[in-house]
Amino acid sequence: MPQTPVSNHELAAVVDKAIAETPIFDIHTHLYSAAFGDLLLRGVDQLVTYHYLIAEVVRADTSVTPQQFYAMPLQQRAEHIWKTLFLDRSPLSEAQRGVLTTLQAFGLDVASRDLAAYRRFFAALSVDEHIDKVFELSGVSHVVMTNDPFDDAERPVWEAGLHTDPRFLAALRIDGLLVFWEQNVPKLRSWGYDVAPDLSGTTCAEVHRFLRDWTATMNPVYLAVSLPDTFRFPDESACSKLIADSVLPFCKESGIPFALMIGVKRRINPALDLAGDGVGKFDMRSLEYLCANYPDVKFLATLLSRENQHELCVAARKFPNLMPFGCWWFLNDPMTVDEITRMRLELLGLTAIPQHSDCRILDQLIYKWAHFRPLLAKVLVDKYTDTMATGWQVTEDEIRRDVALLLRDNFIQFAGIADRI
Ligand code: HDL
Ligand code: ZN
Repeated sequence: MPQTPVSNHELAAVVDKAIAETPIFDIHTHLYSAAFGDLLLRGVDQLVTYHYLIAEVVRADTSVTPQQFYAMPLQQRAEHIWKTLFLDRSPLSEAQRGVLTTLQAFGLDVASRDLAAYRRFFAALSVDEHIDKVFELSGVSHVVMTNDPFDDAERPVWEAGLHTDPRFLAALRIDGLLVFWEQNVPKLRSWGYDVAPDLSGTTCAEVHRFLRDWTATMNPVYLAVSLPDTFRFPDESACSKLIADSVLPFCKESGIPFALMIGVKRRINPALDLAGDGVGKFDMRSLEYLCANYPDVKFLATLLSRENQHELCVAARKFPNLMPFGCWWFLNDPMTVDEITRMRLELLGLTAIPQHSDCRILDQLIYKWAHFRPLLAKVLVDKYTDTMATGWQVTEDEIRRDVALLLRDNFIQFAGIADRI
């Protein structure tokens, strides 16, 4: 029975419903399944001390230096942020609002401003209850983790085969190879890989073997690296040579995508630690070179600079093996999410991955997606309205199909993992 076309009057409600009912595939987070123990951050004190809020609190109260802040125990840090950013001034920033959206979703009394009561609520949740509740409230079906073989806390969990939760998929993060090569050579050698700092001898073949070994252990849906705005390819750096001689041959051989996250200026304020990173505009020629010269490799890409977004869309029009994703980090704010999502739909139609959460704390899964859904809905209603103005008609099933492409199917198809979920 053919469906009746959606009217302009019905459109917004149909789009909202399709977005609300589509289980989201969150392709980049820093979350961990319960098997990883304390690596999984959860609860209100972690929420309130998210590094985005640390950057904001050191601005708001300069009487407490970053050093003094970091010397505080977790609860005292949370109380300092709660007072400074929520009580002494209204919480209007995206990261501040996110804390409140999350508390509201759990049914807590946000108007009470009662941090102690919020703590009691979260303290009563077991880790498994907490994970189940957050997946339920967030509407997310799967998250992709950020998994680092060089992390001494994480590696033993993999080696013991303890991770089994199918909702948490792995991504093999290789900053330890590409960004911190020299300092990690001794570790690689201690694990039996015959590598040298100058990449001589069997180094590149051994790094290829390392990638094969950790792929066998983690079964990652992609390889990922976060690269600075100054990243250039090809050049004489160890990073470029490892990409050319180990990573790309491995990705071609395995069919596993390579996710490039480019544009960070690491620790422009070292005193802020994780909160101290900045942003810089990347020279797109290197990404265009990679896509053009390695047509058999699938590249996921997210760029940190707002100024790179239009170039990324144009490049994606030229290279089917380039999949833009997400409004990353400093771009995950309503203004830039609207601008970038609209730009992608207008230049790429329904062939990009509009968002990822980048969550570091389990509970953030709720607010990162609760904030994105209405932004996506607004852009989609505008675009369907423009198309329908030509006389083109669209059904509810077609809208659901389109929304599923954006929120899950584009990634599942690009990564070739339909058989795994
Ligand atoms: O490199 C990355 O994956 C970034 O997302 C960083 O982890 C950054 O600190 C972050 O959390 N951004 O949201
Ligand atoms: Zn991240």
